[in-house]
Amino acid sequence: MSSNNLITLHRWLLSDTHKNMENKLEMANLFSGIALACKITNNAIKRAGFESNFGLAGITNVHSEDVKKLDVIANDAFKMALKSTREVFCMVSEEEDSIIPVSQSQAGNYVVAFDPLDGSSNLDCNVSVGSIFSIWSKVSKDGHNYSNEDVLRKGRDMTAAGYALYGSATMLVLTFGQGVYGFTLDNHIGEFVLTHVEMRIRTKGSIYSINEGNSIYWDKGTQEYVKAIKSGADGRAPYSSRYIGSMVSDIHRTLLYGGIFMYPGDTKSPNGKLRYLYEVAPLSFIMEQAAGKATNGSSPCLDMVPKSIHERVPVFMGSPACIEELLTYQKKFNHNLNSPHEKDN
Ligand code: FDP
Repeated sequence: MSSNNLITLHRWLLSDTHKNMENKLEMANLFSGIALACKITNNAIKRAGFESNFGLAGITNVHSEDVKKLDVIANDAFKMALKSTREVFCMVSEEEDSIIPVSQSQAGNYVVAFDPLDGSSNLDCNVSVGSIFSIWSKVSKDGHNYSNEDVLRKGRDMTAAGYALYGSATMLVLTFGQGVYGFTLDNHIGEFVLTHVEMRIRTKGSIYSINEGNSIYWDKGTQEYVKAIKSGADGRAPYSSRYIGSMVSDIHRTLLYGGIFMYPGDTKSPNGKLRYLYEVAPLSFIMEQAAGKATNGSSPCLDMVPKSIHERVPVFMGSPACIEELLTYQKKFNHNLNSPHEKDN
């Protein structure tokens, strides 16, 4: 290791970097739980081939998706590691139908929504996957009883958010609303070490990321925008196409190289595929904190309030110039459409 300024996640959390951060100790504790869950998940993924942990768990989840064995391991790791911090009031997981309670003796002040293993259809072929999480302060004043008010939250009210990327290196990228920081897992010492300070996305980019197999179902605005950027309209060089199919990986590349990631609503799925509380909202928070933009096609994703814990929303995020251009196409060609959020989920 060549750096002469070695800062671990834990030391960074307790440092003076975030002068205005409230409840620094609670956050440091909560993040030690998240980092632990990410390390357990990372280890399970890397060892899956030796421990027969690839493949299906034999159950389906609330979204009618086949659950993988690694989904179950990651979900258990997040629940256990978060509960044991004693900072969590209640949780929402992509893998569970309803709000996950925390016993009174273990309960704290924060609501955490997470997707323990995002992109899991890529697991069995060793393509990068991730975990995503968002954190809010609880709203309920009523002792231990949580309500929908605690979890159906506006993205902009988030306290912190982040993701882990299990790629060629494992990273934890996070924000407390004061910039975006990236930590890389040093497997030799088992610590996340600060490697990316104040990450910022390029103003413009020339990579687009979308599942083009759905193009016949897209709205006209998205179709016309993609047609323009890939054909070199207005004299520009055509954009490159990159789509991994794991949201964390596609967003991480977009953050580092610039460009645009899209998962629009379409005629098959009017609200797209991605879930607000633990996919779209936290990654929008990261994107905005890195000077990027995230929209559902009519308003910033962070200004939305979901009506249910697993609500899906269309999403377009990335370099601000790309999002601005996309919105001009949406406005020009989709004028007869309702706001995507208005459509039935
Ligand atoms: P996956 O189903 O493999 O878990 O929301 C989940 C997600 O992956 C995202 O990570 C990814 O961006 C998207 O779905 C991929 O969906 P498509 O296969 O429809 O492109």
